[in-house]
Amino acid sequence: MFDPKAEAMSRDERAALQRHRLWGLVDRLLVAGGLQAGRLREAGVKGGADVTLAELHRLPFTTKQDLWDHYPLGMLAVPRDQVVAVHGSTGTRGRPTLVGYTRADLDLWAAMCARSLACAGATELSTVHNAYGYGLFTGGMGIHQGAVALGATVVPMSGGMTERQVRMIADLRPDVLTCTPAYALRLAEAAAEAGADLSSLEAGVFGAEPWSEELRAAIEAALPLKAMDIYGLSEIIGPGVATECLEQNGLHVNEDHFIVEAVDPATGEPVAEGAPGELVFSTPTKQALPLLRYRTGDLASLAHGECNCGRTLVRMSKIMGRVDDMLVVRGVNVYPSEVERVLLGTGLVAPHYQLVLDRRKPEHTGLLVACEAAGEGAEEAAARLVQAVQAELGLTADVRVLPAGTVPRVEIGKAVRVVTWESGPAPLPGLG
Ligand code: DLL
Repeated sequence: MFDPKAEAMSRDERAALQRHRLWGLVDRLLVAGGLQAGRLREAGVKGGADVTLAELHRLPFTTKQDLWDHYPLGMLAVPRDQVVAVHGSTGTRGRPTLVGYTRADLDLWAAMCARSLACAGATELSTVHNAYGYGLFTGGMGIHQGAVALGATVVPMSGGMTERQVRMIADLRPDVLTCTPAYALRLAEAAAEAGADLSSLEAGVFGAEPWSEELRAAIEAALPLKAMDIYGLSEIIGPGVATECLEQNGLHVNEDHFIVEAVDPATGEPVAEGAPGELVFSTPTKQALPLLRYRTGDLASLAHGECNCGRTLVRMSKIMGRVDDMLVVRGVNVYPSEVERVLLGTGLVAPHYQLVLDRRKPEHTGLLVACEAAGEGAEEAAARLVQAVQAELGLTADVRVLPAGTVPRVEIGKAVRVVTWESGPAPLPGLG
């Protein structure tokens, strides 16, 4: 463990620490003034001492809309001159969200990412091939600083230029690969084409987009590594909010710094332990942009209980999807990751797919599933996949098993799993 005292402390001890830090957060927000202070006062909170962990769920939420309303950096809780870095999400699917970091925030972030890498088995002897994008996106810089804090050697590849990445892995023989799960598969494919030796890899720390257990199996079959999931979001800090350990049984949330709740997305009320809900985070130790009860839109369940690795940190399940990513196809609600699970679970298709929402007829939305066969027999596979999607999800989909290489591979950024076809030519060849 990178920080055994923090990661393996007793739950009581941690609760005391969280309570103390939460008080500090509330006091700082009240002093800073602004949106969150106003909401706290409206809720009758005059100081940190008015707040308990058990009553946290009674405090007001913050949302992405709040950040948008105060774009670019209107929610800072420190003077602008204390901000040493800005990151965020570029908002390919919406508006950009920007977050600021003080020097202490960067140190915290590095420590959280060092924990994540150590969780996956990395040590100061490791070489980390970091293929998360460098830039405004938090993946590249976050993991980079984590690897440095751990004392490992980091290779700052960023995304893209896949052939060169494959050569660097073969030449520098890293033991840890960090990138999105979709890009891990792209690297595996390119390595196979080039006949490159990637046998040095032992662990992968993959995140920034949803991926199913079935995709994990596909990655572990394609690369000689154990694939761990890492979760985070710019608003909270970036990667390093939660990570799987080698047990691969839930992601340990760094809850001494990110207090997590799961709430019913419709009512905002807490859900029972183990039930899926929308994750909500409070950041009691962050300085530049501390958030109280930030609604992530991400769905997962939480479980306390011991882990064989010795960490006592609460574990979250893999993310099932985002509240706003739910597809509604002929009255059936489904998350893209559920379709992924069914498709890959059949063993009939390669782990490259795209879901096309066919909206060419205004009266109904159809679902086209574009995928590639794992072996021979595309037509037979298509019929069986239609059946599997119907049987397991109650969803009528039109499955097209396309020639290998047809589904676009992601080289940079996050995988695009869902595209909409409104009019004109098909978004992928072979669908028309
Ligand atoms: O994606 C931070 C990150 C970088 C996490 C590298 C892990 C690795 P954003 O660009 O702000 O930050 O996007 C955050 O991505 O709310 C989730 O919807 C999704 N997401 C992140 N990690 C996972 C994951 C980074 N492991 C948004 N599984 C989040 C599923 C994830 N979804």
